[in-house]
Amino acid sequence: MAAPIVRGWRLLASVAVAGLVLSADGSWAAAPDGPRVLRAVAAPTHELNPSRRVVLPGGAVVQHYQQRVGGRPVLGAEVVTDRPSGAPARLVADTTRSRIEAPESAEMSRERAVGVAESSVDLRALRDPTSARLAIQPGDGGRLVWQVLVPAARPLGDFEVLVDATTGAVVARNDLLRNFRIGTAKLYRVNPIVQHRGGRRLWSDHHDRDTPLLRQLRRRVVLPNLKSGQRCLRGRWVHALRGRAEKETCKPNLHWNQVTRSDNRFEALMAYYQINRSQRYIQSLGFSESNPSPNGIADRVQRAVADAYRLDNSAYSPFSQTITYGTGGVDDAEDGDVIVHEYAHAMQDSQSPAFGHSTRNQLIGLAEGSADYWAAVMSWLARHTTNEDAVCIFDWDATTYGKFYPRVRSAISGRRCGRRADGTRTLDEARAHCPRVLTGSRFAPDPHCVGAVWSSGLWNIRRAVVADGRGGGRRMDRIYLASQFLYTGNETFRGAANALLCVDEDLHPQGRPGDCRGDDYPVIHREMQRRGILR
Ligand SMILES: [Ca+2]
Ligand SMILES: [Ca+2]
Ligand SMILES: [Ca+2]
Ligand SMILES: [Zn+2]
Repeated sequence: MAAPIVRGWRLLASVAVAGLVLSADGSWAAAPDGPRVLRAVAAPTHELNPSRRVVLPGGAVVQHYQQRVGGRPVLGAEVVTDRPSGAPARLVADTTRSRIEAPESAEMSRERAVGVAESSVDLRALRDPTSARLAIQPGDGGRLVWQVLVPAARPLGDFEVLVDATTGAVVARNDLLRNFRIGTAKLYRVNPIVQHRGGRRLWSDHHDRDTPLLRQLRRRVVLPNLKSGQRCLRGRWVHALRGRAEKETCKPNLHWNQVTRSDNRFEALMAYYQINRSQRYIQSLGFSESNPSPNGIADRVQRAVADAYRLDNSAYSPFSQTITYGTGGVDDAEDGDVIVHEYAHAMQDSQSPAFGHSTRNQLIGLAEGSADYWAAVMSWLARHTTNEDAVCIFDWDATTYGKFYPRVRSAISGRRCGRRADGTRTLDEARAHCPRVLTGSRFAPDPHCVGAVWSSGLWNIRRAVVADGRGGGRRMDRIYLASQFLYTGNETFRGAANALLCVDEDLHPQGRPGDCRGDDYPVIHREMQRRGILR
């Protein structure tokens, strides 16, 4: 039996349950020595002011605290506690900051700040009067800003503009109005091979030309969440561009049904469709920045540039937070697997920037395997797809592989796969048999190949959970996504497997609290043990 797993974040949880006093009305000041749960948060306790309080059916109390310094609210900085009836309060979320300095008074008047904000949104008409208050924007000790709310009629929007109260510079500008339009197109739900249920008559890329078959394999799809007031592929979660010049793809009526794969707009449409679809699924699993305790995963506008260069490669850049897709061989953004795989790297970076920025070989294998898993999931979720469609990664892009990238030939469905997520190797076997490639200054087993141990392990767990009938794939995908919040810049396969166990306990508690043995412990542990990842 393994010892309980202790990860850094768990320490916080154990402080939270150590014995805390939150008085019946949810205020902490009345308690004799303050609620101890609040001592674990980043901000000093005297900066925490009770704000929203919700009593759930059954009596549990959810209490929010807003961080205020020198009387000014710190934007986005709050603590959420949850007190089950008859039990001590526990800390649910903490977005407060330590070491925020008390602001000096504003040099800029309210009137001038309102003027700056209104002209920054090209205001032509208001629906209601503009309002403004002073607040602190965290970061670098905090800066004093005017938070200006502009309820505009033209252009239509609920604009929140932050104006630096000293310099008058516009620091941030957001439209909070949830007002989106829907476009349409005829695209590949995954890729032509999946749509065609195999590689027959699709052995060649035809150099980006249209063929009757490639045309016919397109399916009518909707492109939701496009921002109103514009006509391009700018949406709530994706801004899709194309070409080296990063051109917009625009159409006044947002109907792109005539566009086919020989037209470069096709790839931009595919990128928009696939990324939006991924984020929609993530949100449906309960991960969103607009939750009371924000837990979004790449919940922002993802910049994606299709046909960005002529290489047969695609990449996510953690520096610019931009995804670029190449046109070498098959245009990478004609294949949903490639689009989603790269987006998974953006998700990893958003969940753990230290992980996203690391270059350690073992960690890259983990990141690649994890991204392949996400490609398999998004394929599996598309209509009328099979397990083979899901586990054969990059089925369309791999049509032209072979020169620089080895391809795996599928024995089952007569198609080529860039990689597979149904391998049986253990970690040691993969390290011994994967081709050695130059990584950094030394030769090491190809991390993409080693990563297949991870993607295949995750996929097996998913299949087992689906077969169990207890929430199906969504249950496993939630565990997978939640576990990546625990990743560090030194992540290992073993650590990542333990993270799966710990979040499974968080999501599906079972037995002794805190031992990282939740409801799915047997199935996760068995698979990871078989792979030689856990003992
Ligand atoms: Ca194309
Ligand atoms: Ca390609
Ligand atoms: Ca596939
Ligand atoms: Zn990758």
